[in-house]
This record gives sequence, C-alpha cells and structure tokens, in this order.
Amino acid sequence: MQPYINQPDGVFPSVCSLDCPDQCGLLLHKKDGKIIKVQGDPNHPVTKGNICNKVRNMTARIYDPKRLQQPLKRIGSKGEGSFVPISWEEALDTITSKWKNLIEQHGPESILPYSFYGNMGNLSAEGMDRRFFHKLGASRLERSICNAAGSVGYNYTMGGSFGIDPEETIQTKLFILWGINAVSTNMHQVTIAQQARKNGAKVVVIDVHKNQTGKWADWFIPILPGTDSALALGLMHILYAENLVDQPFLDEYTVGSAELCEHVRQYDPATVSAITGVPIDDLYELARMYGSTTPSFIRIGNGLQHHDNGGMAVRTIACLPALTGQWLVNGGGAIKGNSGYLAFNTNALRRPDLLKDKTTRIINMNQIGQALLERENPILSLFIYSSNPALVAPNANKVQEGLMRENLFTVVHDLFLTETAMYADIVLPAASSYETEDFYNSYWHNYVQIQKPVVEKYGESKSNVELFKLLACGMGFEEPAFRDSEDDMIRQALNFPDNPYLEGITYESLSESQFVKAKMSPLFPGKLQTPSGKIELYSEQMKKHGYEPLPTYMPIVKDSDLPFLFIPAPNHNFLNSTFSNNEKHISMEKEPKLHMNTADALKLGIDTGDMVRIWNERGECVLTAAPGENVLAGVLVSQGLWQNTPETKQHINALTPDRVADMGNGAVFFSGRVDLLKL
Ligand SMILES: Nc1nc2c(c(=O)[nH]1)N[C@H]1C(S)=C(S)[C@@H](COP(=O)(O)OP(=O)(O)OC[C@H]3O[C@@H](n4cnc5c(=O)[nH]c(N)nc54)[C@H](O)[C@@H]3O)O[C@H]1N2
Ligand SMILES: Nc1nc2c(c(=O)[nH]1)N[C@H]1C(S)=C(S)[C@@H](COP(=O)(O)OP(=O)(O)OC[C@H]3O[C@@H](n4cnc5c(=O)[nH]c(N)nc54)[C@H](O)[C@@H]3O)O[C@H]1N2
Ligand code: SF4
Ligand SMILES: [Mo]
Repeated sequence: MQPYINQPDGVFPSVCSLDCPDQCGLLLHKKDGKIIKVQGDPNHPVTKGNICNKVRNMTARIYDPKRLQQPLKRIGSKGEGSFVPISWEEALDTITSKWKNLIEQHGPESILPYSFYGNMGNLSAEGMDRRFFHKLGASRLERSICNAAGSVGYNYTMGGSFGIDPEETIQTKLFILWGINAVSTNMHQVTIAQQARKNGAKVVVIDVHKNQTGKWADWFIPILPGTDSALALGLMHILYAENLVDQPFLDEYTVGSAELCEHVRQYDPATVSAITGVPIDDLYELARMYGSTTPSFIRIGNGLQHHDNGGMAVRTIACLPALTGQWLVNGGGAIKGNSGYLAFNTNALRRPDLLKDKTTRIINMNQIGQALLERENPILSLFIYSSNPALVAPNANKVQEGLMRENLFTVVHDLFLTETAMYADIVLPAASSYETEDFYNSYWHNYVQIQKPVVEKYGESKSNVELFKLLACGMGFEEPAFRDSEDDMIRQALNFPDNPYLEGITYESLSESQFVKAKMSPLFPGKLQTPSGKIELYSEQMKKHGYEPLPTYMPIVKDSDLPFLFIPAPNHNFLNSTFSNNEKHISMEKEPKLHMNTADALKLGIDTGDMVRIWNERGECVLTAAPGENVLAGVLVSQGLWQNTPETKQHINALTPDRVADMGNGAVFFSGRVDLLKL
C-alpha cells in the first residue's frame, strides 16, 4: 500500500497529539493533498468517534495563514516582533556556530533546552532532542510544570502511575471527580460516567469552582483551595469511626492501617469543616456515601496538586480506595494517571548514556525566569520547542525580563510566532503532528497509537526529530543514534521486556491496527512497586525523604496578606496556550472572566461586566468581573491562558508564584494571593 502521504485523496487514521488524557483516535479526510476535515475515529475503543470542539476545528490551525513556513531572523529589539525570513542553511549555521563558540568559551552548560508536550508524540517530545542535548552536555531541564507533585504523591501510596482501566468505570456506581474539570479536560471520562448514570451511578465533584463539570454533577461540593488533604483525612476519620472500612483488604494489601486509624482521630468533622469550608453534615453524607457505595471511583485531577501541598494532597486521596477495599472491585479504585502501564524504553529513546557520566546542572522549568536572571554561570542560549513559556510559566514578568536579556541567544521552534517566539533571535517553523511519524501512549486510557504522516510538511517546516538530526550533523556528532529513522526509534522504544503490560505492542502491530491496548491485568491481587509491595498508608520511604510518613494536612504557603486566593485554571476551548491565537476559539470563550463570590463583589461595589485589576507583588492583569455563587468568598477563579498585549493585560501568569510544591518540584499556579480593584 502507498504511504498515506502519497495519496492525495482519502480518509486516513490519525491520533490527537495534544496534551490531553483522552488521546482520541482521529480520521483525517484529505482532498487534493490537504486535510479538509478532522473527525473522531468511531473504531477507537475508548474515544469512539467523539472529539472536542478544539480539534474538530483543527484544519483552521493547520492551514492558518499565520502558521510559520520559513525560518526567521530577528531584526528589531527582543519582544518587538520584527523578523525577516532566512534559509534553513543560514539558520542552522547561525545556531551551530554560536553554540560552538559558547561551548568553547563558557562550556556546554551555558545552553539550556526548554520544552514540554505541545506534541505528545514520544519521538517529538523526548526522542532525538534528548539524544542531542545529552551529547551536547547542555544544562538539563526538570520538566515539572504539569503533574510532578501529584505523581510523586500518588507513587508514595501506590508505587507508580497505575490506576484502574477507565473502560471499567462503566460499572462504577459512585464517581468522585476531585479537582478535575473533566467536562473540559477529560471528556470521555464524562461520557462513560454519563452512561453509568443511566444505570444509577451518582457523580460528585469536589472543586473550588462550580464550572461546567460542577454544574453537570449530581452533587457539587465546593472546597477552599489547598485543603483537599484535610477533606480526605476527615472522610477517613468517619470511615474508621463508623466502621465503614474493609478490614480484610486493609490487612492483606496495605501497611499502616492501625497507625492511620489512630492518626485520623484528630481530623474530626468540626476541625475539617473549619479548614475546608465543607459543612459538617456534608462530610458525614459524603463519607457514608463513599463507605457504602461499590464500585466507587475517584478521578484525581491536576488542579488540586498545583498547590504548595499538592503532592501530599494526592498521596492522601490515593489512600481512600484502599480503606473501602475498592481496588478489588471492577470499576472501583482511582486514576491519577495511568502512564505506568505503557512505560516504554526511555533509555533507548532518550539515550542518557550519551552524557558519558557527566553530571550537568538541572534547571526547574517552573523557575525559568529566575534561572535566566542568574548572574553566576549564566544561561547564554535557550532553545525552546513544543512549549510557550512566555505565557504558560509562572511569574511571567520575571520570565519576560529573562527573555529580554541582550546576551541570551534564543531559538524557538514552533508552528506559530508565539509570545515566546517574539523574544527569539532565530525562529524555526515546526511541522504538525499530522505531518510526521510518531507513537503515542495515553496517560489515561491504555492504548498505544501510531501516527503515519498524512500530509506533506507545511512550507519549509521540520519535525522535532528532523530538526535535531540536522543540528547533530551541524555540530559534527557522528554517533549512529543521530541517524536512526522514526521507525528505528519506535522499535527501540517499544523493545522493553521490563514492562510486561507492553507485550505484543510492536511497530508491526501498531502499523496494522493503529491502536493496541496494554496487556492489562488487575492490580490486585498483586504486588505494587512500593517498597513493601503494598499500598502504603504509612510510608517509611516518605519518612526517609523528610515527609510525614502518614497522610497529613499542611496549609499552603501564605505568601502575602492580600485578601484573595487566585486560581487561574485552563479553559474549555484552548489547550493551555494552544488555540489562544485562533479567532473561532477566542470567540467561543468570549473574554477572560474573573469569577468571584457575590458577597465579595458587593463589598467592593463590583457588578457583572466591570473591568477589574487584580494585582500582587509579582504583577497585575485586567479581567472582566463575573460575580456569583460559583466560588466561595475569598476565592477568585479565571480560566484560560489568553494572549497578552500591553493594552489588554490578560496575562494571568504575571500573578502566579514560582515557588515549588512539596513534592516533585511541581508548579504551584493555584497557591498565590492577590488583591483587586474595580477600574
Ligand atoms: N480544554 C482543555 N483541556 C485540557 C487542557 C486545557 O488547557 N484545556 N489542558 C490539558 C492539561 S496540560 C492538563 S494537565 C489537564 C488538566 O486538567 P485537570 O486535571 O482538569 O486540571 P485543571 O484544569 O488544572 O484543574 C482542575 C480543577 O481543579 C480546580 N482546583 C484548583 N484548586 C483546587 C483545590 O485546591 N482543590 C480542588 N478540589 N480543586 C481545585 C480548578 O477549579 C479546576 O476546575 O487538562 C488537559 N486538557
Ligand atoms: N496559570 C496557569 N498556567 C499553566 C497551567 C494552568 O493551569 N494555569 N497549566 C500548566 C500545565 S498543566 C501545562 S502542561 C503547561 C503547558 O504549557 P505548554 O507545554 O507550553 O503548552 P502550550 O501552551 O499548549 O504550548 C505548546 C506549544 O507547542 C507548539 N507545538 C505543537 N506541536 C509541536 C511540535 O511538534 N514541535 C514543536 N517544536 N512545537 C510544537 C504549539 O504550537 C504551542 O505553541 O502550562 C502550564 N501553565
Ligand atoms: S484535545 Fe483531547 S478530547 Fe480533544 S480531540 Fe484531542 S484528545 Fe480528544
Ligand atoms: Mo498539563
């Protein structure tokens, strides 16, 4: 059969490359060599042909006239946006000669890569790029902006990113969506819950904001930001006190139940209600519902771990299904992330051995602003791809100040001239995922999928793999690792006998079937990858690492005396900052709103539609007030990472803290305080 790319017309399989747990199967309709329609693949066993609005409108993004076609060189000042087109040859020569000089004069650690999962394809996100920067000996980036704190927290309890198979949740009778805006961010979990509801399932949502997910729930429980571990401990208090726990399960599969039972006595309903803002009656009702409904399932979101105490919050919630023995029930248990099942051979893909035992410095991406402003051993070149830090990273004014540095040589590889690209010396056009070969593994459902290129690369754009091969050649790297093709790399990554779940998933099986499921087996009975092999309600390992060994509530940092906690969460029609430059997506979102409690609005004389300035010591931004009862008093919520201009001042990350969370050096976007003023 001819490769898809050589067939000008037809319908071809594909996969959504965006950073979204659903990782939908897609069908691309092609006419005269162009994609004319993006549709959900009805044969995908989990996503079943349904896709979100964002991607249904993807052709507008792929063929957006603003899309980059050629390399660019900056001619104006940084941030101004004046560029002229140059050839690839000139772009690559400029970069490699600059780097050769920097390496000679300041060493390779003066160069820092900065990337995230703008394209979830494994080769694009962590393939040739990692090989290249390892060989170069550049500074390393700690990629902790997303789920780092929660993953570490979950691992302490459960030993890895292993939850239940979401396909099982069709059996579930009680869904607790905890700190996840699933209607917007995990729509197929909502579809499954919606079907389970027809068989009597109930949906509870615990969130600081009654957003679309909260409105869809049977029961919405508002909670004060950063207090979720206290709520979980309060539920445990009642479960133990009322003997709603599954003692045989606790005896067989956990360590520390007796200690936990004793420890949670202090989290009585009155104390927990005062911390969380959840009424005492609701605590009893929720605990009794959880203790008596089976199968019950907790979907742990990313929102609650973007706090100073986010690791401990997830570690604590992850203990709950063990108390009621839910892990043994089909459709019972939890999901934080499921990437453990599809773990592949990252050493073969990323080739850390090319570093040759050098211990290069590690820079946390959440503190990129600070790092760029460091005077000692300064970063002199920044290579940014698959990410838009000027908009998505916390403490944005510091990031901007860093990016403005005259002696910082910045290269950005992207599909668009993003906010970040405006500060670049050289901008390189990136191919879209539909134009490149890659493989994808979801962090929610358990399928691996393959993408074969469907259309020619747009303009002169290049994929991440291609680009780093060219850079390797320009730097004179001769290892065979830099000559591997995409299929070579996919084969190397999937060759991983250490992970039995990956059995049967090969380049060939993917090419034949498009999606192949992990060889799933229930977690229990079985041995976890914790030190004890059991669920660790008490964790000796945590004690060694300097944490409380039992789940414990620690308040978030009070970083100022300003009166409001500010939660700038994602929105429905953008994906992080992706689509925030698309007219249709902007018009669907209308404008960035600031949700606040009516009582707070009344006190400050603020009405619906008023423009308000919110500010703290880090920066300011201007949003449209939306008073109501969707947030508790003292809490402000905005949604979406909006494009920013000096006129609109919509840059919410100007306000967010660049401290790191209790675990995994994770981001704490939602733990900052602000004040506000009607304009
Ligand atoms: N449409 C859309 N989909 C997306 C994204 C997007 O930007 N737009 N982003 C993608 C990415 S990268 C990720 S990581 C996921 C994130 O998706 P989710 O897991 O849903 O995480 P968030 O949207 O960050 O936050 C979820 C919820 O947490 C709430 N929250 C904040 N603080 C607290 C708290 O202290 N306690 C509780 N209980 N709730 C709290 C917020 O109000 C929000 O409703 O979504 C992915 N999918
Ligand atoms: N205030 C606040 N800030 C947040 C969050 C929040 O909830 N609130 N969420 C945080 C989270 S969870 C995350 S994951 C981060 C996400 O932050 P980012 O990873 O920066 O995500 P995007 O903004 O989607 O930017 C991805 C970029 O990659 C580009 N891209 C896509 N495909 C390719 C490719 O194949 N090659 C190259 N070179 N480029 C490509 C896209 O065009 C886009 O510009 O944001 C974080 N920032
Ligand atoms: S963004 Fe998520 S829901 Fe939308 S098509 Fe992609 S994977 Fe599916
Ligand atoms: Mo994320």
